[in-house]
Amino acid sequence: MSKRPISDQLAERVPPGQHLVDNFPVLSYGPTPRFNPKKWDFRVFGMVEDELRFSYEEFRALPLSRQRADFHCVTTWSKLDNLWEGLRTIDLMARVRLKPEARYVIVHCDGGYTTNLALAEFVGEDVMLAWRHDGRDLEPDHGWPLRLVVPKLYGWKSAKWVRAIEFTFEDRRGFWEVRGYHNHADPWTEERYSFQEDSED
Ligand SMILES: Nc1nc2c(c(=O)[nH]1)N[C@H]1C(S)=C(S)[C@@H](COP(=O)(O)O)O[C@H]1N2
Ligand SMILES: [Mo]
Repeated sequence: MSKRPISDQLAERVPPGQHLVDNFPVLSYGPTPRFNPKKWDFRVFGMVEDELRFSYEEFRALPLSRQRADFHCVTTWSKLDNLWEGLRTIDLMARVRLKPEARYVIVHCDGGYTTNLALAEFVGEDVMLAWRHDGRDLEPDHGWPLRLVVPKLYGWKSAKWVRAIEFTFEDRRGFWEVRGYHNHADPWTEERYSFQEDSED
């Protein structure tokens, strides 16, 4: 065990400009959609050999994983050690026959929210489609029945109420990415705003 004070160890997990919270704030643009398990489905489309569609029951039969991860919102709060349960995107990809041209992912949500990711980041080993948080089903406001969790990027990439994954050849900016937020969103280098992209390589 390390003898350094706990506060130092925690500090290393808090990206610049962030502060820790114990509660779990809700950050949503627009209302929380209603969930109807009979109508809900999850689709995979775009640059794939075969489109996929899962009913709610079928989706919940996919392999379950549990992972701990920190969460960083661009509005400066960070919540450490979230226990997420759900489907790892790697395990989803075992079912998807991707076309070789696929390079980007657009996540589509109930209510019209979208966010975009590079394929390589979507399939990160810590990326999940989750339905439980800290031992309980997600609260509706936190994305029930299904949300994406992308721990290495700012929270707006962790889309709530996910209904579909689209694979694309070209990158297409999502809801916040067209409204001034950074296309990539790495909290460790404070990729907060799209104007910062101009000064990058
Ligand atoms: N569909 C949808 N997903 C969303 C959002 C949203 O407004 N709509 N807000 C994003 C933002 S900005 C953050 S920080 C996280 C917050 O998740 P939480 O509300 O569970 O804390 O959800 C992200 N996912
Ligand atoms: Mo956020």
